[in-house]
Amino acid sequence: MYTQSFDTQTNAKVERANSDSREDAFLARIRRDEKIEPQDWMPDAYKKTLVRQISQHAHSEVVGMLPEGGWITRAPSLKRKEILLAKVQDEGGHGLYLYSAAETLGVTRDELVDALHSGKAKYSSIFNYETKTWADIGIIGWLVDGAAIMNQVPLCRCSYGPYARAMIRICKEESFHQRQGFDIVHALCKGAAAQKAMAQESLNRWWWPTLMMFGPHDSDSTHSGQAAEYGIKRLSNDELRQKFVDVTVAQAEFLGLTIPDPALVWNAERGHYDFGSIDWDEFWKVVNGEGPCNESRMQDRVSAFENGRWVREAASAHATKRAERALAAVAAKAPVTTHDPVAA
Ligand code: BYC
Repeated sequence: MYTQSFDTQTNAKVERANSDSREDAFLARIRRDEKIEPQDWMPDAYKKTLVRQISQHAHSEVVGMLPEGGWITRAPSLKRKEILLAKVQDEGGHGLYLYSAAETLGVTRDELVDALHSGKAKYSSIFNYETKTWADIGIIGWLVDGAAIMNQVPLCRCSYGPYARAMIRICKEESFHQRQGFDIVHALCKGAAAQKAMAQESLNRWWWPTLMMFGPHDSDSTHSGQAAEYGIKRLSNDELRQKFVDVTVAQAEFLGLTIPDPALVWNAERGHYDFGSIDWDEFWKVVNGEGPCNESRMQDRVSAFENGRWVREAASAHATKRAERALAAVAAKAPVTTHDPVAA
């Protein structure tokens, strides 16, 4: 009895020591800027934080198709319809790369989708606001995709290989999305006074929610410390928000639009714009399910998933049939063996 308990304690100590040294070696790899791949050893906390962030990101891309999707049929010309259709399809594609990256960590797509549909998993707060006018589609491309690029370019250097590689392609597509958004807003600002007013009204509604996309202040960010240690987050929420404000002010000036923040002023000493305070009560309400569109977004998402079930089933039946046919073709071509291993 004594020996058994002694053995158990010794085994536990050895396991802890092994695990500590594996964790040290893992952190040293991160510090050397090596990519971690799915087959490599990784601490549970690393895996957990990646699954959380990558799946939230995937959900954001997929839910993010909804506010713009409703405008495809209402876009003002065939060309704008085609461009918007392609953009919304791109967002669906981003969701797929990201779900696939999360799956390399041992979770299944069904588990991730269930977590979204049951309200357990978060997605970006920004997609819980209504798209009321055509100008909103331009403003989303310009600001929301612009904020996404600011946040996602550093993620191309994140320590987890599959996530970093997915981000490279996503960022290329997002940068096209941002330009198409700017082009819509530019066209409105060059148009009639009513069109420019529509763009300004939209900017007034989307500016603050866009700044919220970067997440809480660094001092209130629960995950930033560990995500930075693990080489997942390269820049903090506040650093990214500041970079976004700094580049966007000149773009708004070029368009002749006014950013709805009386406290926005260049601070020569800091070399950055100062800006007003964010309404964090509004942010947390939206994050916790009480935004203007949280309920309808989830209803639309769940019904799209249910309505698409037959397509998924048909596609997978087709894939099975093709695989079976391919196997049968290989078997038919294989030479007939007359060799009898038992007789030999
Ligand atoms: N909305 O400790 P923190 C797109 C949550 S898609 C909702 O700072 P973290 C696009 C956070 O999850 C854009 N929740 O967290 C698509 C955490 O809650 P939990 C999506 C938010 O992870 C279609 C808690 O607050 N981009 O671009 O270190 C059309 C504490 O926060 C938000 C990504 O997902 C928010 N805004 O940092 C157009 C990029 N902010 O998990 C465009 C990848 C924070 O403890 N993600 N929370 O329950 C990230 O970079 C980081 O996850 C965040 C948050 C910067 C978002």
